[in-house]
Amino acid sequence: MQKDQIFAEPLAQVQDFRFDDQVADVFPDMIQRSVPGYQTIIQTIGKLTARFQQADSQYYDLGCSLGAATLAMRRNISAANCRIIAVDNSSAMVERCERHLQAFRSQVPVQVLLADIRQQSIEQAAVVVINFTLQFLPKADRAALITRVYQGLKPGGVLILSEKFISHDNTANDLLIDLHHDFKRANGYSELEISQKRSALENVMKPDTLAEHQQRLAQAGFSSQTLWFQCFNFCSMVAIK
Ligand code: GEK
Repeated sequence: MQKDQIFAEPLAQVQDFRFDDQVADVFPDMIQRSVPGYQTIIQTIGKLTARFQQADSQYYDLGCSLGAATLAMRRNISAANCRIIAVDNSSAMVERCERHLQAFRSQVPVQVLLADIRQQSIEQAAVVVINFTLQFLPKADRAALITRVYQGLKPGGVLILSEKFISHDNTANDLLIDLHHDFKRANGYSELEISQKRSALENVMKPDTLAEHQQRLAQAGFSSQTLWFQCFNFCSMVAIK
């Protein structure tokens, strides 16, 4: 696993963060050291897939990066006539994702698509995963995607939505950000790396509050939803149709 050192040296100007070749090469190390509970979330996506799988269904990984959630789903599908559709709009990610998936055997077919998840049709779905990707869409486009996911799910189907979130309670928000930065320091990131990465993400990643997520899920039609994971300012929700 290649070590993430993208922000280790001082940069004259910190550019907006992009999912390019440089990021894709170090992505497993980057996400592991930056997102608290990432492994737990991936494993639980597998468990939830085993539980909510349905025969003759499609499974979506929207914003798949290197396919970690796709692999977790694929290992846990035993129902007949199922297939996974993994979508990402970064060619660097999609190329590596295809190679990564080919390294493991499975009966479950996977289609990896280079596309914008805002244009992706969702049909006959048993499980839809949006793992840390909604936060990169313009805020105005988020509700339409969640509504299309709801409409494309079969009854009993689920959306697993993981996100970094903010709080309008400034004291609480600052505390969670500090705890997250401690987590990054403990994982070997320097102050410079933490602050340059923060600047790079500032214009590209706009987290919502938990209340905004909950309202959006309810407005899309989900009658049942719960937060199943939280560590600092990172969370994962499951919404059931
Ligand atoms: C994981 N889910 O390992 N359409 C398609 N893909 C997009 C779009 C879009 N509009 N916007 C961003 N992406 C993965 C981790 S990473 C999260 C997801 C992170 C893609 C982008 O190219 C990147 O691969 C992914 O969403 C976000 O479980 O890096 O914090």
